[in-house]
Amino acid sequence: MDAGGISDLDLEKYDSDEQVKIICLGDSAVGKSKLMERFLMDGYRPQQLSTYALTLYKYTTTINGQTVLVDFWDTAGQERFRSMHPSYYHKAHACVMVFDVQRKITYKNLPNWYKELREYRPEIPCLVVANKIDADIKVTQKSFNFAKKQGLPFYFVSAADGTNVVKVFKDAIQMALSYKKNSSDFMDEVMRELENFDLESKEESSDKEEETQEGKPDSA
Ligand SMILES: Nc1nc2c(ncn2[C@@H]2O[C@H](COP(=O)(O)OP(=O)(O)O)[C@@H](O)[C@H]2O)c(=O)[nH]1
Ligand SMILES: [Mg+2]
Repeated sequence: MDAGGISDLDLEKYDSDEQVKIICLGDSAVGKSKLMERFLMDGYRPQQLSTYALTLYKYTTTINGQTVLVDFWDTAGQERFRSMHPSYYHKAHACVMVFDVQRKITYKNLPNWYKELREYRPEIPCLVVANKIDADIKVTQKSFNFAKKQGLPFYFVSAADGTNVVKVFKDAIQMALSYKKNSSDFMDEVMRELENFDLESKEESSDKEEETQEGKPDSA
């Protein structure tokens, strides 16, 4: 940052109290971009950073009196190669991992994305999102146990009709902030809330795979 060349981006960072980076992961065409666009609707200014083939959406919000600048990173096709450039993960504070309820393979691929995420970011909050429930509302009766097994928050959403979209991204922002402040309070709160929701809305999900990895690996 030389004095003469402070860009718009940098100026915004100086003006905000906090700044977090949130990334989106998942197979092609699961609806990652649509979800972000849905959340950001009018306020967003996408910026193509062609070097890493990604789109960056800047979003500013106020949480507990603090101005928070959120950088949402979206892939721009690199996910086709089943792996993202390390810079995509660099300094991310939360991850929204998406699959398409209409294409089972996109659910089966979640562990691969999760593994790559954990190689670079062992501890950041990760939210699992089942998208396109508008196409078949009955899928919300099914259990998708990947999230539960990993101890991750799980949401049924639709970028098309907006179901739960705001909820997911607001939770992601809060979790990113909590992570940055080195606190798991908000994450715990959300997990409790979603657990209760689970009890009300599902009968199945009785299997007992226990290899949940509790979030205590090495440093960030
Ligand atoms: N029915 C339905 N279609 C969706 C939804 N979200 C995305 N799509 C469609 O899925 C396709 C891929 O969406 P896109 O956001 O480009 O996926 P990305 O490759 O993961 O970024 C597009 O044709 C979208 O219109 C949704 O919630 N419901
Ligand atoms: Mg996309």
